[in-house]
Amino acid sequence: MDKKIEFLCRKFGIEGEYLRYELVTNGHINTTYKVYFFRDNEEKDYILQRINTYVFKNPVEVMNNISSVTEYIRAKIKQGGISAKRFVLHYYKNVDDGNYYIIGDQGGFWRLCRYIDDSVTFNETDNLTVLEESGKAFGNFQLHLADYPAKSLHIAIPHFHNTVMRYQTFKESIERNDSGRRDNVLPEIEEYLALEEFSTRMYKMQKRNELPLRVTHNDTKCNNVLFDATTFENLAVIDLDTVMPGLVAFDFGDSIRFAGNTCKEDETDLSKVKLDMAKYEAFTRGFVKTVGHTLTQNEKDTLALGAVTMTVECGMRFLTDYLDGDKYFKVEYDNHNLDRARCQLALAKDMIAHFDEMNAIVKKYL
Ligand code: GN1
Ligand code: MG
Repeated sequence: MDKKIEFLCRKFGIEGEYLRYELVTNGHINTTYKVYFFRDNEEKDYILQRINTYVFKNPVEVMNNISSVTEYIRAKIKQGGISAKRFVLHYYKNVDDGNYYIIGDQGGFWRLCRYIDDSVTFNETDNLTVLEESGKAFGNFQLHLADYPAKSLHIAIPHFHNTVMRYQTFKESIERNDSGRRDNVLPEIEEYLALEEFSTRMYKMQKRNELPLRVTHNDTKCNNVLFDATTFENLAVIDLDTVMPGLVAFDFGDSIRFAGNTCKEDETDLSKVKLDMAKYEAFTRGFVKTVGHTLTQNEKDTLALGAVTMTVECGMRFLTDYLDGDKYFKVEYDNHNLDRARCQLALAKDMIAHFDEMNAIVKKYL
């Protein structure tokens, strides 16, 4: 593997002595490596990724989106008179053309970016400052792209947060039962189906033009934010594959789904799975204080609903993949998608039980 990794880095013009690589294990879709080089008397680090082309059917378009969006953000930051180096990702051009490299015969679609020095990510955290910073990071991302020409973006994954369509796909998977696992999960199927009306409200509001489409990130897990390793201030938003037109409450909501949980996304002791109100409040404070003043009344009123919607949708996607035979998300063991689906269901139910409180906290910071 060392040879292949070094070969790929050279294709992106990286010079110096190759030292080693590490596999980065967060993320359910792409395969990520941190690669270490030595040049000019110091270590230089990079992030090399193989894009999952089962999920991203048109990776060239994804890379075009990413270069346009990162250039746009870079220009915005520079307007403020500061260097953008630590605040936005930089993808390398390959020595021939484009910001990707393809190895033929399924060897994969690869990209390389600079590792932002002295940065950390958190897969989960109880640190409320980190959560507030994470809210600011996604709020700022929203602000930076507020006047970006949304229509010029390629649709990386069609119907990505179309919850109505996600329900349709779920029902087809139940019907097909490709994996033969359906009988194991009849109660979970019933519970997800019972949440359909509530969880599809926002998508229907958008269709009636009651909610605006903005340029959104669409995968706002807190491990998609880089923080300064010493101060824990937010630096940059990463994992830009799914930047597309979307609903602001879905960006807010997916963050809460992931970082507001008392447990990990795949906790099996469901009695422990709850929305942690202190975490919720910290993220909400960071996000709403940053971007709240730019939102329409309907957007403000649906932030908390976005959290329930994203939790149900994501859990239902895990259950759909379980029924399909684990084709989409990486799994570490046989029932992994089922455990994730059960955990998200427990979390969604707890959110619904605390819905008024969630809305009151949003209001407090508007
Ligand atoms: C995937 O790749 P990662 O782990 O950031 C998924 C998200 C899900 C998430 C669940 C392109 O994100 O939509 O919410 O897993 N990304 C894609 O953890 O499907
Ligand atoms: Mg992702």
